[in-house]
Amino acid sequence: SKTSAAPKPQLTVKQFQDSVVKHLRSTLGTYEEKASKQAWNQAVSAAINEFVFDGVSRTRKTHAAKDARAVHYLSLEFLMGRLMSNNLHNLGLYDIADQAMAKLGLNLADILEEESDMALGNGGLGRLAACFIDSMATLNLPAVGYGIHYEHGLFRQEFFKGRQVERPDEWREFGSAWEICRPESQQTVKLYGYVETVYDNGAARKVWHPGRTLRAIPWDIPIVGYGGRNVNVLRLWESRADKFFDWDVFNSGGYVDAYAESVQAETVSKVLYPNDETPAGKELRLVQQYFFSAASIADVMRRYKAAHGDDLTKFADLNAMQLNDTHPAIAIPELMRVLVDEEGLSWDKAWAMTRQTFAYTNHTLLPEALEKWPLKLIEKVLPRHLEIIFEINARFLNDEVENKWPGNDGVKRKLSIIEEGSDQMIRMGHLSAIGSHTVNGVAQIHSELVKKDLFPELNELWPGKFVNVTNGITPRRWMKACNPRLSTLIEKHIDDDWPRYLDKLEGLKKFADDAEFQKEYMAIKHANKEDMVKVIKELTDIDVSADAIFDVQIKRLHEYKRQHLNLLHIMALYRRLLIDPNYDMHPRVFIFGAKAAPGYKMAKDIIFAINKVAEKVNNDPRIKDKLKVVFLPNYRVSLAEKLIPAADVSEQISLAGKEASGTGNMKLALNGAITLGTMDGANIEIAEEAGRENVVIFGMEVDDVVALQEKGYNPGDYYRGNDELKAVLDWLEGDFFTPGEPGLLAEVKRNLVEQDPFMVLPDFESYCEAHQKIDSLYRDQKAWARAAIINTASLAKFNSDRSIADYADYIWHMKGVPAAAK
Ligand code: 26Q
Repeated sequence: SKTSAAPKPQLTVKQFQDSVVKHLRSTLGTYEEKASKQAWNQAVSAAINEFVFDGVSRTRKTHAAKDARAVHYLSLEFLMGRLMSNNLHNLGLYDIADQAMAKLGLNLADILEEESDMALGNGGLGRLAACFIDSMATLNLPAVGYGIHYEHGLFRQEFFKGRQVERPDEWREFGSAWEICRPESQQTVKLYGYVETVYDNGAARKVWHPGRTLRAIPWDIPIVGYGGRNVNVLRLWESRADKFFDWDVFNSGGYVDAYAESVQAETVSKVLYPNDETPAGKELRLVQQYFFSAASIADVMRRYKAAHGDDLTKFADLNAMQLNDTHPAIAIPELMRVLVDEEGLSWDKAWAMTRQTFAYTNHTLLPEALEKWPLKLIEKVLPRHLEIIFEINARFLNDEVENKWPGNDGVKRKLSIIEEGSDQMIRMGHLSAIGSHTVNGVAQIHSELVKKDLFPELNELWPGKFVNVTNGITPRRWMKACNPRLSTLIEKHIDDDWPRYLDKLEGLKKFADDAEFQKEYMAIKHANKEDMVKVIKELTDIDVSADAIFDVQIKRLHEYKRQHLNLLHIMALYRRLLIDPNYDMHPRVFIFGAKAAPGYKMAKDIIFAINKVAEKVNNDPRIKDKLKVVFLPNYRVSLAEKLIPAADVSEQISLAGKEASGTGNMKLALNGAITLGTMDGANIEIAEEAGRENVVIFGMEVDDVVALQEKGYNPGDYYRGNDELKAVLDWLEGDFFTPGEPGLLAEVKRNLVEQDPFMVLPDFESYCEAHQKIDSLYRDQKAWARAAIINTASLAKFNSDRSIADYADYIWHMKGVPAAAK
């Protein structure tokens, strides 16, 4: 669909300046001489919001008037980061605001730094949702993001003596400029209690008598599309106590009890669970999932009924719902409950509508990450939903599965939503796949593995239901806003609407061998690195040189992502330098950013090990600054925006078959970092787009991993078979890196030598060789520049606009609806 190209400024510098000052005085109640940077930040936000809110209304009106089909993106996580710079760019106001602030004697960049990150997500899945809602607005799709208004987002990370310490995140301690509370659209959500069977005229009917009621209060965050034409909303639900319930307790003298009840109700949206890939299985998490799913469905239903009354025949034609992993899967039985119990539809009608409404995105194959809930817990929290799940399952097994595989109990056991055992479990992946019309993986290889390994029978039962939509990233945030220098260079050589039509970057390919362009491109990388040198100094007090290779691994800490493989190689380099101080290598700075789930012991041990090795290496005068190791604390979106433009090497070193896609790999490659990676996730597609010669691939491929597993993997063989590997692993055992305290790092070694669940050791040699290739390529600055430029020029596929266009075409079946102009 054709939309806005490069946005045109809608007002003058003077007008913006006056608006900021007006808001400083009348909205913030302060004045120029006295205002803090925080107050200026809020005044600028208020000035921007004059455009944003107008866009929300225009978009709403258009979509309502056209009765447009809408998509609802249900996600427990939206990792938004900061919004000001993004909103300015998307509205075409960035330069205006920059000049206006300069006239006021202020630096816009400093003011942007005052904004807290909205860290309402863990990592890849949450950031994907944020990129996607940017693209949905940019493509003018009628879309609402639905999630939870967590009071505390992902914890702030500090290091204490090298170990991760979690501190509360206070992103909206003093409010947030970008959200609007909409009490008029609140919903109630009911939980617990019991189900009664009522007979009218001999027909059985189920009546749920819930034991608890929550109020769901929506906060709307405007999502400005690029060009500023359409402005969608992200609707986040906050939980509150139910007023009526409180009043009863209050009247019966339970004043304090009423407050206790409200505290309990408010814990539901209190905090984001910091686990990724390893679900915690806690009751409160289930309540969170249901709370926001139910509120969102009620909201969609209310909007539908406002337009169409009680006739639900068009519901599924007008509403699509996308499940961001299984976390909101309980929305499937919830919609069934609403349609059957509340609206009185027949089961068959309701089921057809439900399946026509939902689609499900899978983000992981790791068995430990597949969500399951104890049947007993669902029974306690959502007794009616458990019955509905039973009914869905019974019909599925007895009709669809029985038809296809008559009398085959093995297949039924495997496909049942209920996992049998002493503790019966509800498999949310099964529920999601059965209740959706389409299931997608997030990169080609991953989608193939979803079919082949995760749901082979379902794929046979429903050919065509399982599809791929390769992930993407928004080029607005991940190039235009975060890398202004490179954006300016691009604009000098190609059209300025590349942030909307990223395939225009192809036009840079013809400059890949142009000496002048190469020089400019590399000068920009160097300038970005100089900025990063200062950030590193500020945050860690470590001195690094911008002339070194900046080798970057930024992502959640997980064994499958293999940060410890990176560590073993760093130790090997260090050892080579100690053995031979003249060991020939270009100076390197290894930069890490990673949070570990607070309960994930091995991940925390790996962080500690990296910090301890870093301390030793950085303070060892013998290696003459050839090697530095920097672990930046509190990795988050706003830090990624500084780091990515400064990266030379992008570490994407997961064990083949384990990283569903990765999206950091795309951000880094777009900004000219050379991928050092395995044939996993989207790395494969990046190599395909940029060309194998412009990435450095190493290690086993999926088939090799399977073969090694089948043959029987024994890490000891690799430990004993490589002297350097053995030496660095043994090094972890003594007190070399933890003086006076031997054994603190021994667990990392033991885990690798005895178990090594993600096959770090078999890939070590190949990884070391890959690093040698990086080193020699970097020494040939022309060859390096060429490869980096081709990476930037080749990444159009990974524009999240392309991902969303794929969802719109093949899954949601909908088109953009541009909002009326002003
Ligand atoms: C589930 C239940 C209870 C508590 C927590 C969770 C939970 C939370 C977050 C489980 C998983 C996650 C996050 C998963 C995630 O980020 N996956 C990543 O998704 C990206 C976007 O598709 C991919 O690029 C990555 O490969 C994938 O790891």
